[in-house]
Amino acid sequence: MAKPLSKLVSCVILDLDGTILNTDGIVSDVLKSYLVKYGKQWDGRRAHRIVGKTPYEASAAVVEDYELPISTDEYISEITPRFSEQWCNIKAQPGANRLINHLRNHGVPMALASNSPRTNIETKISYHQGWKESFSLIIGGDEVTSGKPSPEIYVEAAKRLNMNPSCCLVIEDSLPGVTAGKAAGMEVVAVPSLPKQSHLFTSADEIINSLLDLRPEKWGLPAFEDWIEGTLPIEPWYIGGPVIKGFGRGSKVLGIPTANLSTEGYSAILSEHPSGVYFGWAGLPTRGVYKMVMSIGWNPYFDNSEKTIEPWLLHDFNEDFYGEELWLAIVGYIRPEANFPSLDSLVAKIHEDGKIAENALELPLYSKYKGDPYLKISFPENI
Ligand code: ADP
Ligand code: RBF
Ligand code: MG
Repeated sequence: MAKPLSKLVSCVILDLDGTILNTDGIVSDVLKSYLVKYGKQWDGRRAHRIVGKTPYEASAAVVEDYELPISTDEYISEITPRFSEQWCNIKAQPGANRLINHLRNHGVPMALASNSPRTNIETKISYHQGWKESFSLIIGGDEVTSGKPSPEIYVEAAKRLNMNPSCCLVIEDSLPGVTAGKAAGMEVVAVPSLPKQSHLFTSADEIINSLLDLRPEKWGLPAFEDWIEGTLPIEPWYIGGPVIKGFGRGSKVLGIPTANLSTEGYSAILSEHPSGVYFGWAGLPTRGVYKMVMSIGWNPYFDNSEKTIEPWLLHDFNEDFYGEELWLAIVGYIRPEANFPSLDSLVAKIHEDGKIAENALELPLYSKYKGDPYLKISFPENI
């Protein structure tokens, strides 16, 4: 949904929670355990009711939605210590460190504008090395009269940065944040942190799936230079377990055999990684190590209701391994998940992904992980 010609900008204003910090998992964990106290059950589908709101409004929404027998202020005093305790556990969103380092190294001024109070912002970012020093400005919800969706926080940020709002690029994960940035007269890239919400972000100038997909050159900023042969190296991550028998539609409908891993027990890993196409090495302990390309996400063509992990072992590997253990070392990223207009175009794209992965895995940068102990191969590799 990018406009044909984006306006060029000279500074970037980042939102904190959900945009550069992966706060959502922590929020749902804290609320899940807190609500038990009142005999209520956290409903992930209602997360949109709190994401991006000011702390007070988010609290009021929880009290209302779960019909808690307490006032919003009482709720705030009960929940605040539970959240503060977890701040040290909040991870950076994938691509956040890469983006912050890139902009800082190129001297692009960066600001942080969050509905959270200023002191909370500072504590939260203190757990992330190099962040505080990277921002020329930090502005909190307690430094303005009204928080997002009011444009005030962004207008004030531009003023303090000594920038014209039209020269600022806002990066936001929530609807109130996008609304605030647009009302302030800024260019806005939305990175929705909740799944299947993109259709709501029509006012954004561009919607991307994750920070990994940001192309700063579209906004006149220096381009990333870390893509190699169509792939982006990532901090490796690991996942493994038994292959589920007969689940999924991959091999039958697509004519491409894809394994289905149980996602049970991997909810943290799944929430930490944006949906998209990744690749790496796959170990079948009794057989060997194989090149692998995979999708993680909802597979919009089939509109799955669960986030899935679907690896495809390359090299014309064509035997069944139902029920066997499959261990994956995921080392690179290829593209965001897309919705294809036809099965043919989806199949063609998956084959293209396979070629990209196959070639890239020859690069020393990626091939060095072939012997990763996580792949659990106990005899010399067979390929
Ligand atoms: P469908 O997806 O059509 O419902 P399954 O999910 O049962 O069928 O089929 C996937 C199975 O295909 C996996 O369990 C695995 O044993 C097998 N398989 C065969 N070759 C491969 C391959 N190259 N990559 C991934 N899985 C493969
Ligand atoms: N499904 C999509 O709807 N969109 C995609 O972009 C997409 N990319 C994929 C990439 C790879 C490498 C693989 C193995 C699968 C991909 N799929 C995608 C998933 C495919 O639709 C999946 O096999 C079905 O959802 C069956 O479960
Ligand atoms: Mg399958």
